[in-house]
Amino acid sequence: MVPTPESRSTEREDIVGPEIVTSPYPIFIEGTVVKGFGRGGKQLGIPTANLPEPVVEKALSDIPIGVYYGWAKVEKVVYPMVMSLGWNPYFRNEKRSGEVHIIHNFEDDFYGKNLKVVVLAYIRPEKDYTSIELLINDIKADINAAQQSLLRPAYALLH
Ligand code: ADP
Ligand code: RBF
Ligand code: MG
Repeated sequence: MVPTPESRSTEREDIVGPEIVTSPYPIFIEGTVVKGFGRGGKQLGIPTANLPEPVVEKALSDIPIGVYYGWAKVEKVVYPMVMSLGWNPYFRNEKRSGEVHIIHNFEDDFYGKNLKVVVLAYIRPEKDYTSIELLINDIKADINAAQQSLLRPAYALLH
């Protein structure tokens, strides 16, 4: 189902998800970082590490399309993350993608490296937008929600 485009930013809470990690979470996803369209960093200023198609298919058999938070591990280091699973309606993609934005500034890219993700909670459904700024604003609110929500002991423990 194609979502109706959003034309304004909605008010967002800082903390998202229950106090304790609740079933079906934690969900573990692992794969090699692959190339996408190269839009994340260049068009949005928010790079995302894209997961291979079979890994995305498998993840979608456990959880629906939407935006999530949790932890990501690259080269033995754990970072907070937000993940988008879906069609990217704003860009009218024809394939579903699974993309992880790691909340950390990396010096270099890490295509081809192994990425491990533990998904701990759902943030919101995937949306369409009338401008790229509204998409960026919503992703920034997702990042804030992840940072605040992961501070809670039940979530902090799971990395
Ligand atoms: P693509 O469409 O190829 O995924 P992006 O613009 O989304 O292109 O950039 C993604 C790449 O940038 C990742 O694969 C990774 O190697 C690198 N990268 C750098 N910093 C980050 C970050 N904080 N989170 C995710 N990926 C990052
Ligand atoms: N794309 C959309 O079209 N709608 C969304 O609601 C949406 N939410 C996202 C949330 C997060 C946390 C991230 C990292 C990405 C999101 N995207 C969304 C995907 C965005 O379009 C994608 O990262 C770029 O197309 C670059 O691949
Ligand atoms: Mg990407």
